[in-house]
Amino acid sequence: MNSEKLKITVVGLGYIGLPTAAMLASVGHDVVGVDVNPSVVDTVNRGEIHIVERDLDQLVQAVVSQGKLRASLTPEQSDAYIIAVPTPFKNDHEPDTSYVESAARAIAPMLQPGALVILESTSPVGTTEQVAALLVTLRPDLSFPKQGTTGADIQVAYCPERVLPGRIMTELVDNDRVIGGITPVCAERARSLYQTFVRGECVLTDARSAEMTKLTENAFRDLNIGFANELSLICDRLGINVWELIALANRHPRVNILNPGPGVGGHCIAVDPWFIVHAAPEEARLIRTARQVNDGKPHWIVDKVLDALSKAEGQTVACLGLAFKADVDDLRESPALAIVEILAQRAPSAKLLVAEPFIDHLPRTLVGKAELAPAEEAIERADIVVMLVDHKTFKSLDRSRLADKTIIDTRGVWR
Ligand code: SAJ
Repeated sequence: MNSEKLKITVVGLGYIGLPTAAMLASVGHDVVGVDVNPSVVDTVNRGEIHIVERDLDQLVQAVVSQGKLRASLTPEQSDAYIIAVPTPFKNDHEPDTSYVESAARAIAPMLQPGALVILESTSPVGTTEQVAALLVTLRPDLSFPKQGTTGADIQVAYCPERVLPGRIMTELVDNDRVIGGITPVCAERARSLYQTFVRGECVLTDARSAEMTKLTENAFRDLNIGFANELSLICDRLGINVWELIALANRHPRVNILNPGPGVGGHCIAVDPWFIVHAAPEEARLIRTARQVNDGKPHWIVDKVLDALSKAEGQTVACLGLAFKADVDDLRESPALAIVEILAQRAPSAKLLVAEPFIDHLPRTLVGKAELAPAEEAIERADIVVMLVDHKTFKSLDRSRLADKTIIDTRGVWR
């Protein structure tokens, strides 16, 4: 591993930026984490964290107390700048790169010859080049990399994060990294930074290929989950247990079907494939269809619950889980949350009980429409139990309590 100690600014202290900043600090770099949210900055400066991620709390506590990581509302002059801000999409699925642009504008005045700028945010193809072009206009006094040339004051590269929420701290170190430079020199510079903490291989390419690699990984997973979700609909129509079917088919040495669920959530897989569809709408037919299949699944589940409500004696529904997947606190793009929200709208007379061990108050959209309750109590009071998230604590619930309930198990926990 490279032993050079650098001053590094990480812009964005979210699910990727904060773990990355803490990891860089833990190998000895002097790190400033920048966030626009003053409460995030205060929390980190106290050595605490504002997200749930295994093993992150001790690391942040340690590096903040050692003075290796500080948080700030503004960037500081550094050897390297890592941008890890959100890239959502707009209403029509058009990518919204405005946070990346704001981050580039924030670091521009700090740039000095020799600095390295790395974009980590999942981004549409061409974004890294756009960041470089924006910096050119903001800092005409500096030279920036151009394809086919080698020398430049500032190096610019794209290196997507690929870590799995829930396993971020180990995957940050162990996963291979794809590093795309605007020029090969940029990629080399970025590699020497990542090699200070990454044990996986750092593979070099150009910026556009690296951007597309990231989008492709998540589109691949979306397509495969979409296949499982479509199977669950087909099996429901044909009266076949989809979980058993998948277990049987997966005994084939070249078949590995993923798990159906209530839909696909999180800020990555439910979003990134649209960046490909937006860039190549005519060609990206499978990718678009997978998105539509997965986005349709929450509505299909809601219809199942409405059907059960029309047959049930009582009208109390226990919804187990709101997070986008098991054992995380993240509600972004969560199909479980969407299902409860739609139910609140479409079944206003039903009593909705929500159990979610990772939150202590309901999201704004459910206040006054649902009640937060411990899982055992919610099940006890319910006529219909909807399993939405396969949290570990839910898997160990006493099944005998379900005996006289209607069960809608979207995750196959009680298959
Ligand atoms: N899901 C299913 N069935 C499955 C697997 C997942 O319904 O068999 C659902 C989950 O419940 C969740 C969604 O899909 O709602 C996404 O979960 P996930 O665990 O597949 O992925 P994320 O969003 O937590 O993280 C993904 C990862 N990408 C890939 O595995 C290709 C991660 O490596 C990326 O770094 C991350 O996206 C990201 O930030 O882009």
